[in-house]
Amino acid sequence: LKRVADDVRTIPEEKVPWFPRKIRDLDKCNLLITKYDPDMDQDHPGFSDPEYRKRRCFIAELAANYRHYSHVVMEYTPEEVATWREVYRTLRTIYPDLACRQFLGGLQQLERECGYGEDSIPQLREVSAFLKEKTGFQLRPVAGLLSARDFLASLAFRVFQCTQYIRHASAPMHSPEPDCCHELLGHIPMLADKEFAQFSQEIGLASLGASDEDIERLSTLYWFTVEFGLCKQNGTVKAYGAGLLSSYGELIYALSNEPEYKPFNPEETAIQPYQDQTFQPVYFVSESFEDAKIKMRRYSSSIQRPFSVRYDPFTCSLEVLDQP
Ligand code: TIH
Ligand code: FE2
Repeated sequence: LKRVADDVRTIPEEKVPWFPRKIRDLDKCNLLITKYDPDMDQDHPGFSDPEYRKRRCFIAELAANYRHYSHVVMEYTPEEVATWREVYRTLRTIYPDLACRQFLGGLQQLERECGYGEDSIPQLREVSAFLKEKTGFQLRPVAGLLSARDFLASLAFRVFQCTQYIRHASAPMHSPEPDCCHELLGHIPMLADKEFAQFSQEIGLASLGASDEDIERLSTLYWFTVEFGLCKQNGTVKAYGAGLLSSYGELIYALSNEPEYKPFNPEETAIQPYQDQTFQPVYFVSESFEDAKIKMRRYSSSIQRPFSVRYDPFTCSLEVLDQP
């Protein structure tokens, strides 16, 4: 389930950290960070709930056994569905005012075409098929919080790693760790947008074989855009970050004028310290998606690597070219 250390995968002759070349190699991108694991973290709302912990182990086991292209149907308990219902219902009422246009469009399509609603937790298999048709993104289940390197690498293949367990029933409005509400409500509607899908894949491509320091900066950028990004639309600021769109508490807070706002600028954003226990003290606002994409592209091309990569969508594999 857990891999020992990243350096066992270093390609010795080249001094470049190992990275996946084919979509199937993502089976090896499974290094977990156990920080918020309910078995390890005494502050986790499920820590003293043995039933919840047992359930989490069971769902983690399923994800660990997943191999490329083999989704199983998850049967959620009535209690889990009740948590989903509460999260869905409360968030749905504030989305029209606070979420960006792309998110609202994606969510509407999911409700129309993919069975999204408060009555059941959507299955990854169905959502994955839906996304594949919209933007080429596919989903794979992951047992918990993944290391930044493995998580970003999968984006290069338009693969999004999704947790399948749900947050503890006692804390529906905010969770410090990802769960299915976060993936399905926060990320999926955005990944149905072509421009956003492209943006996400480009961060992934920039991360392949990058140094640990560059991975740290890229994951910080990912954090303040894909997870907690705000953008201007028709003169008002809207949320597009998944961490906001899956947390009723933080979505309200992020757009309340209480926190600090800074203009999105990759050089500065990449070194902004961040924490993940509670709400962010600062959010980055981009002028538009287009603007964020152009700035991010410029930043990515400044990262030094002894090779360049090109993704071949027909074979779902990477072409790695030596720099002259
Ligand atoms: N805070 C988010 C939520 O409550 O849905 C989940 C996460 C976002 C980013 C990391 S974990
Ligand atoms: Fe996320």
